Amino acid sequence: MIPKNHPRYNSLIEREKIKDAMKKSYLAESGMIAHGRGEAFDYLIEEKTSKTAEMAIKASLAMLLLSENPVISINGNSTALAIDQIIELSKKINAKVELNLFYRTDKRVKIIKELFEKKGFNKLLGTDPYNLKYINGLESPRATASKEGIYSADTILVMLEDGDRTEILAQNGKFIIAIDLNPLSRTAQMANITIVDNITRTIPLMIKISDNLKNKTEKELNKIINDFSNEKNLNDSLELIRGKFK
Ligand code: PTJ
Repeated sequence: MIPKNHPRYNSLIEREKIKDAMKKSYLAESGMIAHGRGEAFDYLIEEKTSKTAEMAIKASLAMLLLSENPVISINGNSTALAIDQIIELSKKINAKVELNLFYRTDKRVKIIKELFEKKGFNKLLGTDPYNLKYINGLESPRATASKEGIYSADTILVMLEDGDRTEILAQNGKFIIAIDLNPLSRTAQMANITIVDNITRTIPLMIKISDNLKNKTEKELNKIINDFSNEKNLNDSLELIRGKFK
């Protein structure tokens, strides 16, 4: 039992969730390494959502709300850390949710599908092997994409990605929004919008501000997107980290 007043409470809770997912056999072994990498970067941004990340979150929501077929792509780590929030966000912004695993096994697919079903969410895409297409240019099992989901999506929200997919999805005409604590990762660099933050803070914040953005006109949403520069935003995120070493 982790006491609530522990100075590292949130971080320890996240570790518990990751450990639990490992025990339940749906987290990839490398998922623990991916989490550790994230923790290190989170430490450098003081485990807080920066103003810079908030701007990227706003632009992302504007884009998701303007999209015809937005999809949230999930895997073992994101399920472990944020299953409830992912379901809630998908309902708020009318986005589909699709499972896409780098280390894809039937067993992991089945466990994650059942976890979503237990939460009353029966529409998880990417789980039916007979309804999968393949994204051109990708070799790994990550190439799988459901016809009505990632394959035909215009905007895809990705998180905890390992690097090769974002670039290819973008080449296939998709608008990619990435949540990645490491502003230097390939995913962060290749995405159209990069939110440098922890998914455990970003997704609840997206849920919170989505109502406000839903009231905006198409013109206002477009302005938020046009005023946003991902290059500048990524540089600002790096600057934030550099500031820690001055
Ligand atoms: O698809 P699966 O479930 O089979 O597993 C794939 C993993 C997670 C193993 C794979 O994608 C991987 O190895 O990821 P990487 O290459 O370690 O990249 C993960 C990225 O996510 C890194 O840049 C981390 O800094 C970042 N990251 C880790 N935890 C978080 C995070 N970003 C946002 N929020 C986090 N909680």
